[in-house]
Amino acid sequence: MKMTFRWYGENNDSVKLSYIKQIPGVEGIVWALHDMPAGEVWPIERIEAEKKTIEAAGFNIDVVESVNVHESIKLGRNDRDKYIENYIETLRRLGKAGVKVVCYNFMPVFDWVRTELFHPLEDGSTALHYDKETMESITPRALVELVTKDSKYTVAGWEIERLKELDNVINEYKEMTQEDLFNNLQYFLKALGPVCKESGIKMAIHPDDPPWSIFGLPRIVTNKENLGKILELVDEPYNGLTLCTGSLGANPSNDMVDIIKTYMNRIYFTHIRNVRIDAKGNFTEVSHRTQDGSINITGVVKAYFDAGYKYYIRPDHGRHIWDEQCRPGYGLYDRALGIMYINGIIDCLKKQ
Ligand SMILES: [Mn+2]
Repeated sequence: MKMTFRWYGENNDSVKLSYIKQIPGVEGIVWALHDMPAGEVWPIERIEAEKKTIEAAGFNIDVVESVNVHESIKLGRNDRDKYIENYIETLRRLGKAGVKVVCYNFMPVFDWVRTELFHPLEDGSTALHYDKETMESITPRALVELVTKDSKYTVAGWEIERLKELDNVINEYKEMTQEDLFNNLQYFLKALGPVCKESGIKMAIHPDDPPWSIFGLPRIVTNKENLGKILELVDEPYNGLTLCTGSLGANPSNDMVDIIKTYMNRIYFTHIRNVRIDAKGNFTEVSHRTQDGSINITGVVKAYFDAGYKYYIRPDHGRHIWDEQCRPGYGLYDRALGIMYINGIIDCLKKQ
């Protein structure tokens, strides 16, 4: 297992690379050019500059999260080939720079969704929270407001350019079935075959977050069965998964340990996060510790350990603790605690 840490770039993150260096065991920075609009080719000079900064701080650049997929590709519009060509060129450039895994998602319109970014917890910290009733009454626009207000940083997944034509795009999905979305994903993945094989890049699709339909939009990266189906769309090693325990795990019928064991050899990137689910199906992000939430984090780490997992993991969102001012879910402190918890489980397993 190679430990990594997500970082949003110079002047776009409250956390410094030098701070991340002080967390024991972190080998790589999970990065992206966060201001690049979906569908555009990433400039070589900027990839090189980012590589230089990260490597100079003593980290590898092996994992990119994310290269966003243009809405035309997900919708299967007539102009999708142009955007797929651009995606391929970005992958080619990333491969040349030494990137090994590219995380992406295939969620229509909206990326991760929460109804509260600073929900108070009993211990005085705050964390991201999802309330089912609120989601049923909120409008898409109000949700965008909620997520993007007060942030001096780019909010990954909520880039303004993606949301400009919000209402039109939502309408375009009205006729679309899950099957259509699977087909469009397959078309996209097939087209990436040559560049992935040539550059050695593994594609790792991130689960939908939360793993159910919102605003009536189709969502397919939601459960064990669908993950299997996605791997079969193109049954080749370059087509793989990002396993996010907090995303899939928000649905209690997803047994994370079972899913991980089933697809282990196609999971190239893992997000470790705990959520606490209540009786109504609302969920709150909590500390990484197993007993603080609904997900068997200990069992998850053990499953990877037992399999000799050699790919990348990172702590996913943390709470906001010790008055840290940071991007929602992406402070230094709680994610560092999460890493030490994961390190502790691994070391304990090693010594036994
Ligand atoms: Mn995740």
